[in-house]
Amino acid sequence: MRTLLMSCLVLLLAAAWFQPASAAIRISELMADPATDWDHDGAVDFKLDEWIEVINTGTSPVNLQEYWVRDETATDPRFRLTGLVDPGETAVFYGSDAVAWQTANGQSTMGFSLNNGGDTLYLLQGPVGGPYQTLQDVPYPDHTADDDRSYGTVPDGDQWMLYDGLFPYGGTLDPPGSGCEPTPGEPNFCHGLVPDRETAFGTLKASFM
Ligand SMILES: [Ca+2]
Ligand SMILES: [Ca+2]
Ligand SMILES: [Ca+2]
Repeated sequence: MRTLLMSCLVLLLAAAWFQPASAAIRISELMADPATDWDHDGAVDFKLDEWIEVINTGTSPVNLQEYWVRDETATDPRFRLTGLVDPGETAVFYGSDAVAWQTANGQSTMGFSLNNGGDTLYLLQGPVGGPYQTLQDVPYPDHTADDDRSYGTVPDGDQWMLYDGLFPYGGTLDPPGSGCEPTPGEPNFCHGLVPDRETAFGTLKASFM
């Protein structure tokens, strides 16, 4: 009996230890319609200045080499993520990174190809050549993809909101304007405020509007 209990305990510990880190990496923000030189190459470009951001929501560093992204119209990944991201930290990748990767891998240089009329960004995981497992899909509506508006998760939360501080949205579609600015490469925040995990989305929106 004791041996059986010990075996179960060992199995449980092993399961916890080997739990895939995949769930820890999440898409946190995206910029589909850039109007600023976000990648700092000296020019504004509709393709090269698009960007995507991921965050490590887990408790250990994650190597991004098995993570990929694609948009709705692509069947194969458009970009392989790279680098090590620490717990609570983000990594941002620009359209120019995607084009460089596509050039190096003999693919057509379409960048992320995030449609300005709405699209879906997929986060995938798998070895080179696949198969790829879809970890997350982020459909974003048309009005979130206009001139330097980004679409991102609420600060320290899972719901999605519009970061329209650079090009305010006054319409009635969901998500509404927030007045918050995009935060490429940083955990999402608004006006310096990073609410704690318990803050309700309604309270959060009220405090920013
Ligand atoms: Ca675009
Ligand atoms: Ca640029
Ligand atoms: Ca961010």
